[in-house]
Amino acid sequence: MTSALTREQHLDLYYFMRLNRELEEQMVRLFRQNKIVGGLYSSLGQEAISVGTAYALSPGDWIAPMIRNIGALLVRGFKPRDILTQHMARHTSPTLGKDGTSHFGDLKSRHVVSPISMLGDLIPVMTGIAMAGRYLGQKIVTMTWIGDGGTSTGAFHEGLNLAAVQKAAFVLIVENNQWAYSTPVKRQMPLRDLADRARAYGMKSAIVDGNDVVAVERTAREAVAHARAGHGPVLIEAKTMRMRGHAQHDSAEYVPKEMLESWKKRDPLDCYEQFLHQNKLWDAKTKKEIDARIAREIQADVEFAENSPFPPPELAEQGVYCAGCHTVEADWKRPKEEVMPPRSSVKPEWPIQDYGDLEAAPKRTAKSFVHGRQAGNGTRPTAASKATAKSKLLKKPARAPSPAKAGR
Ligand SMILES: Cc1ncc(C[n+]2csc(CCOP(=O)(O)OP(=O)(O)O)c2C)c(N)n1
Ligand SMILES: [Mg+2]
Repeated sequence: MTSALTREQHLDLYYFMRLNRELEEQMVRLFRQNKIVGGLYSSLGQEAISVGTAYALSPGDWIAPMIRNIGALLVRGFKPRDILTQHMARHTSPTLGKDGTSHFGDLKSRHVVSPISMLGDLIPVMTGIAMAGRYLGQKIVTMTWIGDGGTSTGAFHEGLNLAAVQKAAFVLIVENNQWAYSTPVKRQMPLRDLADRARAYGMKSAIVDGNDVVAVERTAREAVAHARAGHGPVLIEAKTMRMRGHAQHDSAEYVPKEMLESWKKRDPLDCYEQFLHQNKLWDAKTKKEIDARIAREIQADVEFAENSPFPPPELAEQGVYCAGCHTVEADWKRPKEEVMPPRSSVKPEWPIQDYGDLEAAPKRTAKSFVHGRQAGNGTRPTAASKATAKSKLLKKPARAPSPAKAGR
């Protein structure tokens, strides 16, 4: 897999993926010591997806990470201490100890929308943010993540239809990790590729090997550029494997051992280390330095979290409802009057040609997107990895002739 990234950027990707893994492994230890409040989810084996996709965005863009996207929070500038204090319900956490897991955001500077537990609901929310950006004069792209199971919710389909017809600058990452709790993909939908869900809405889609961070980053970058140019949303299916149970309480005995074994051979960090060696992007000394930096950072932040107080009981009622304690204001990049009555018919700053009309969508070349076609549902990952290098644009849905062409 070739890459257009600089050496620095390649090392960044390693840093964030390794930090993601080491931080989560540290939290498993803390969980066993009963220091984590609430559940603990793992993105083991899926780090390349969170990190690679978030890395492809620009600073002004918006993200809404879910429970397996700690990597995206790290790329966005949150520190291990934010994630640790949050999971440990300390008063120093981003929610001041009011909420747990990765349920926090930052609407003002990092443009991070907090997770919504109801799977699928972030799709219409992020579509709405993308649409708002268009009227505010911002050339932003929005992104969220969803699992294979989440693609069966009503909100997923309603949201994608809205995004597609509005040509919202929105990129959806579907993390097909083969399991939704104890339900395998094949027991949930009669599809080999979840990317096919996008065809129902005339949306562009791509399939990528979710364990190959370089491919993930490149595919996401192309999708982001496509969306930012006003060509509409993109769905990326990243094929991967959930290497642990749904959460710490689930030992996942229902997962066949051979399946885990074969995916373990394609561990995203191992694969990426090999890539860095083969492309002479680092040496043993560089790796040692980055690993040591990560160990230091995590150690310092664990100490910070452990020494942080729990929220004082007398503040329990504070900040639950907003009573003017903060304001979230739209960041207008153009005169507000242009899109307010009586001039509300003025075109948006960033006009969208022919809402939802497939015919009008610009023609794209076969080189535009990268697809790693894989064997269905992770049963044959070796065959899958061989096919990863193939570049092919997914076919658009077959269309009936338009009324004009049909002579009506
Ligand atoms: C609408 C909705 N239904 C059910 C749940 C309960 N639930 C939370 S996570 C989960 C499994 C999700 O599986 P998947 O989407 O594949 O994501 P993964 O856990 O594999 O990352 C379920 C059923 C929920 N949060 N929201
Ligand atoms: Mg899943």
